[in-house]
Amino acid sequence: MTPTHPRLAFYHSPNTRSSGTLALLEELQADYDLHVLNGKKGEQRLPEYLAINPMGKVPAVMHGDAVVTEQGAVYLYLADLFPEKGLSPPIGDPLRGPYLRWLFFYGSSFEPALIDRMMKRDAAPMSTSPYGDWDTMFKTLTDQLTAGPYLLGERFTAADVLWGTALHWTTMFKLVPELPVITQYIARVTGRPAMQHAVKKDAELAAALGT
Ligand SMILES: N[C@@H](CCC(=O)N[C@@H](CS)C(=O)NCC(=O)O)C(=O)O
Repeated sequence: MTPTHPRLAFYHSPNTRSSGTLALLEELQADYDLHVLNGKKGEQRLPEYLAINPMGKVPAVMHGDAVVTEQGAVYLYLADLFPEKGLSPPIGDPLRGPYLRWLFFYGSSFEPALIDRMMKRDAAPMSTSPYGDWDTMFKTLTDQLTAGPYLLGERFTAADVLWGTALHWTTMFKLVPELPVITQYIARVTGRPAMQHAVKKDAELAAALGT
């Protein structure tokens, strides 16, 4: 990032979906102002934070006057901001399309499927459900991971930070089956030094909050 860029602010609650964004910021070696919110104390619902993200959700980043929320958008924005780190295939790169596909697949198909599964709710009819049905969604994902080693093949991208961290917590909560293809992928992604550093940092932040 050139020095003329405004500073980044990152809104985060430890041990939540925003922990993946913390890991991405580590991978990017980004410099940012960290705003830690104690979800257990309801800090995400205070007017100060709702003024930034009316959804009261993390992650959120603020860059100058731009507020970016929604994990897919946050990852895309941050990885594009640090092109020299190579975590975002640029426009014109043949991997740009698949990269966007998997960033968006996460929020558009995987999360709705995951929540229906967690709530033990039937999916809407196949043609109406944003993800079809669980088996179709999950097979699409596992087929992509089987080619490996990363989502886009040999190239590690910000999409792997999103998926590696998400599959980590969703398998931990037994929401996603621990197939070898999934556990090996998680190990590959979360074993990276920056990812490990982020886990340590998140644990320290959680301990400081007493959560
Ligand atoms: N659609 C959002 C969802 C983010 C989300 O669900 N965040 C959770 C963290 S695990 C949250 O902030 N929950 C706290 C709350 O709603 O009070 C995204 O993809 O960024």
